[in-house]
Amino acid sequence: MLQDRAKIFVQAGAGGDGAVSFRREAHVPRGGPDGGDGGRGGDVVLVCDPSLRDLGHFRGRAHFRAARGGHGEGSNRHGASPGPLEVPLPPGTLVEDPVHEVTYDLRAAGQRALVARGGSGGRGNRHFTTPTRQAPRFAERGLAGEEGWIELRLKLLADAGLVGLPNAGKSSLLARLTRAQPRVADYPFTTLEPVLGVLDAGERQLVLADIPGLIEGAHEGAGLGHDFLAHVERTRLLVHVLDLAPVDGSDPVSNHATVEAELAGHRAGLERLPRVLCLSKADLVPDEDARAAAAAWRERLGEAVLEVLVTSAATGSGLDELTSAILGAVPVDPAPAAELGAHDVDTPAWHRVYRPGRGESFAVEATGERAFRVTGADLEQLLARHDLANPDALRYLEERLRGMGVIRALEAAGFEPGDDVEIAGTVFDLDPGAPLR
Ligand SMILES: Nc1nc2c(ncn2[C@@H]2O[C@H](COP(=O)(O)OP(=O)(O)OP(=O)(O)O)[C@@H](O)[C@H]2O)c(=O)[nH]1
Ligand SMILES: [Mg+2]
Repeated sequence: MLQDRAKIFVQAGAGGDGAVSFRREAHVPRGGPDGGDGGRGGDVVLVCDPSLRDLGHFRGRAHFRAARGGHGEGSNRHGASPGPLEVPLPPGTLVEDPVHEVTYDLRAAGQRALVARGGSGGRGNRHFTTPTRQAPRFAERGLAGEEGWIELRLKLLADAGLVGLPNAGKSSLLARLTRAQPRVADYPFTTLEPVLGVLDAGERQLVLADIPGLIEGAHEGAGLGHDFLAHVERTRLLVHVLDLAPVDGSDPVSNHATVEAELAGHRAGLERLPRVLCLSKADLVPDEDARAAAAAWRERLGEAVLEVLVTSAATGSGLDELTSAILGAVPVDPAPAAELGAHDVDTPAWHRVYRPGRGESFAVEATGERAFRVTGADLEQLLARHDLANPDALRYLEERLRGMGVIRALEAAGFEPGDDVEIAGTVFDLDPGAPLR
């Protein structure tokens, strides 16, 4: 089966930790700090790869973790920053990234979407030297990489789609017009998954999609029709294949109406796509009947179709006309078809992220009698950067909290020495007069 859905977990690499180190030289007894910085963690990038046909390769593997950044070392040696982990996807994949609230539409070979950004590396101790702190015995930790579940949905990229009731002769037409070899048989639902074929018209090549037969209720999911209809959403022309003389004795007029109702019911603009009506299996009826039927359909549909053609996959009659009708209806310029919430893929996800609370903002709330909570993205990052068991790091943190105005805000909220203060999940026994304990 064509795998057209998958859910994967992506995790970018954590940044490497900065190093705590001091220069050691034969003639310098107490050298200055020389701890190098940690490297940045690897990103996870999705890449459009035309050698893939569907999302089947994700069945056995759903987790993708990029390498972490190397730790810094002494003598100002920085940790390595590994390259991105590339996850290949077939063309036509829609990528739903709920973490960044972005949808990507990967269509062309090599298009990339950055879905999880690696954590930045921690700075080595030499960055924390101040006039009063000549020998910092702490460094920053690397930050965790971004992670999250990503939804993938393949919507085939085809120029024209063959639609119609089961057994109408769609696959037979695809087999005649292209080199595809879909199964053809004299019973309904022969085709169980969409099949693509390339219509080679000299200088132009168009992709045709044969989708499984539609039945009443398809747009509500009957016979998997809903999924199949999604695969013609991105076409620029529908070829409605209608059996001139169905063996089951059904009425072509109501058969036509059934299929059109399903297309309209799918609600993705399918009813607005240009159409060619293809009256199939002409070899089974006398020529004059076929001609009369075509005239009646032209009369009935008027402007609603570009053309009404009579074809036979058995004898090949009408196939040249069908080919030119398809070529004429599909614009030469591969102008983007109606975009489905697609975004500019070249822009990495990161730039779209709206991060409330950037710029050293935080909030203070009372959580109990003598308890407070301080929240804010920057504060959380600051705490993640440091080892709270290291007294030097704690002293540095306290300076930063003071600098950011956190202590002042706490006091304004009624804080008194000895009260519990929770910052980013850690409870501190804070004494503004003294360093953090
Ligand atoms: N005589 C004749 N039979 C045809 C023609 N086109 C298709 N058939 C027959 O009609 C039957 C159905 O053809 P398919 O091409 O499998 O039909 P389909 O629309 O793909 O059917 P599903 O995949 O079930 O939706 C087969 O037995 C074909 O051999 C035609 O032009 N002439
Ligand atoms: Mg078929």
